[in-house]
Amino acid sequence: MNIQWFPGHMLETKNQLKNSIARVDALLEVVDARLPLSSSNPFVDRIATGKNRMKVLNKADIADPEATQAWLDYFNRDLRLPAAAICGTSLQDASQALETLVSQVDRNQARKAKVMVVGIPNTGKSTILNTLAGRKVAKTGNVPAITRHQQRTSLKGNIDIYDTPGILWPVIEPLQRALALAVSGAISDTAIDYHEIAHFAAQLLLERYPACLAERYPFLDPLPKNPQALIETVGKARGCLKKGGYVDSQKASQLIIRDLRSGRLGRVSFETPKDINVNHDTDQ
Ligand SMILES: Nc1nc2c(ncn2[C@@H]2O[C@H](COP(=O)(O)OP(=O)(O)OP(=O)(O)O)[C@@H](O)[C@H]2O)c(=O)[nH]1
Ligand SMILES: [Mg+2]
Repeated sequence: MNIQWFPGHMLETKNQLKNSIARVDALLEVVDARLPLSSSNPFVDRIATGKNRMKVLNKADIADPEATQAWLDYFNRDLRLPAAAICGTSLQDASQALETLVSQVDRNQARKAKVMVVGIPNTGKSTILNTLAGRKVAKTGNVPAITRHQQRTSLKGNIDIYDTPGILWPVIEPLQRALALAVSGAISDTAIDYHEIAHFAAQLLLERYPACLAERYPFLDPLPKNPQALIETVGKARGCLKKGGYVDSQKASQLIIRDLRSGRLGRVSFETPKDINVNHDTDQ
């Protein structure tokens, strides 16, 4: 399977970013803390050359804290790329990340610092902006591609911040990366096969987070041996049935994905620095 989702506004945004990057002082790159590498867009690396930059691992409240710490060490220490783990609705977290970034900008205090918020869809860019502004200035939502246009907001401290639409790239490879992105909610539901991504999620949960499964689904005793058995057992127990009493695999898959995305399955990360063995620079 090949996951492709690159609606027209993403190409438009990419071109706009290329054109406006020279006018901003700093980039606040928002990635998903559960998959900080897979949710990093290589395009951001390219436009960030010579810019002040901070990688924000957002949604840290639903990521595995141990994995998040390992990622922070990886970015800050190994790559020497300033990174912080935050929860986008926490004013303290968001302001601290912004202050650290703006403090790197060499400016006369009378001049506004211009900060652009960039990243892939659904990582929480607009949520962070609303938190920093202290009011709802941007629309947010739990599906990708909510923001469709660049938007400027003035903040305290003589800062202008620009929210931008999330962008992906035309062909997402390798498949493991596409599946992790789909499970996280970065790719539209119209472009994915729930059963395939639930299979990926079930395998991850069985291998790395069996205790989370046992807690959320206490009827799994003993834990099923493979992803398909997990999907079917959860489907049966939760009443995801078709005519004749057969398990509706699609519904059961959706249920597991919803539980995982919302954090109801606990704090789960989809990758750790130990998994780095693939080429992530797949931008086209
Ligand atoms: N658990 C958790 N959810 C968050 C956090 N930040 C944002 N969200 C949720 O993530 C979803 C996406 O948030 P948005 O702010 O719309 O994301 P975005 O990056 O602006 O998305 P696009 O505009 O589509 O690119 C929403 O349902 C938010 O409530 C966070 O720190 N933790
Ligand atoms: Mg947005």
